[in-house]
Amino acid sequence: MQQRDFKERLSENAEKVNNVLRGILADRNLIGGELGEVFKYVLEAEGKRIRGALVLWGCEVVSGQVNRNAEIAAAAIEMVHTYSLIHDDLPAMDDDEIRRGKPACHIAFDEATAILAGDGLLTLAFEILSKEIDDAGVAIKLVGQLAGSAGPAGMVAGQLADLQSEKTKGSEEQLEYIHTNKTAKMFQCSVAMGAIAGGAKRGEYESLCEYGLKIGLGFQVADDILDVSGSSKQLGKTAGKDEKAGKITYPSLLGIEGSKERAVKLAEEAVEALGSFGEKAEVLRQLAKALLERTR
Ligand code: GRG
Repeated sequence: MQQRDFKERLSENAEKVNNVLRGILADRNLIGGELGEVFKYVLEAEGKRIRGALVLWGCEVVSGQVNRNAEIAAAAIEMVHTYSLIHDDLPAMDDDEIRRGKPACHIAFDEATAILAGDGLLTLAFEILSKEIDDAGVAIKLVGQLAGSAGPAGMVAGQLADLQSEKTKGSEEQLEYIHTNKTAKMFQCSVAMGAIAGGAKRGEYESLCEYGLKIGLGFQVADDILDVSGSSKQLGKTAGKDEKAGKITYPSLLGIEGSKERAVKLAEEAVEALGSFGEKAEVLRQLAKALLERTR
């Protein structure tokens, strides 16, 4: 498959995820008032929907097709991811005013609204998994997977460690802990949820988990490189913030060239984890390579 096909497939999946998100919001009467307006603002912004796309592909790789449970799971992980960005931008956290090329949620509205919008999206994600997945056993597994990756055993722990690392010297081990938890586990969760929705066998689930963790870490290394080399316009968020905040990053520890080598190695390891799937995992191989070339 050519790179152009991959980009088309990513945007097709992003559109699918956007449609599911729109449908879910339209179906809920709580979305009539101000919170509805905020949800619309943050969810209609231009997210790449990589995590949602990964859920759909994870399901497709193990079962040959995308099913409705995978679509619901894709919407759920994008809600949790969007909550994390809203809260990350708050003054008490990373303190940023631009997100997805627009004023951050607390700038467009206010801080209290942004906190509540994040809380609302996080809760709604679990509500849709519990109510809209058509099999109780699958729903429980999806809830457990998402809670484990986004909560105190994953993203929340990584975020706290990240905030505490500011102005400390830091080691590569510490950096890997932060990014594995803050970023990579949500990527792992995406393919894992797809695998669960598609009825994966144990070995298939484990291979996809390994793949997800590697591309997630690779994505973060690329993010650190872009923070140094990209512009705010291109990134849709403020560039150059890591250095200003005195954060340890891959470029600060390994240099730009060393960071690029690390990203390539992670992409190779991700592809290796897909060994047993053969041709049907081609799109996931393409994604691992595309992450190395991303510009936003
Ligand atoms: C508030 C508990 C809590 C956690 C926040 C995700 C996160 C943790 C912070 C975001 C900081 C950041 C910029 C991390 C780099 C990697 C990353 C998650 C980038 C944003 O993901 P993209 O590029 O965003 O997929 P879009 O907007 O395309 O969805």
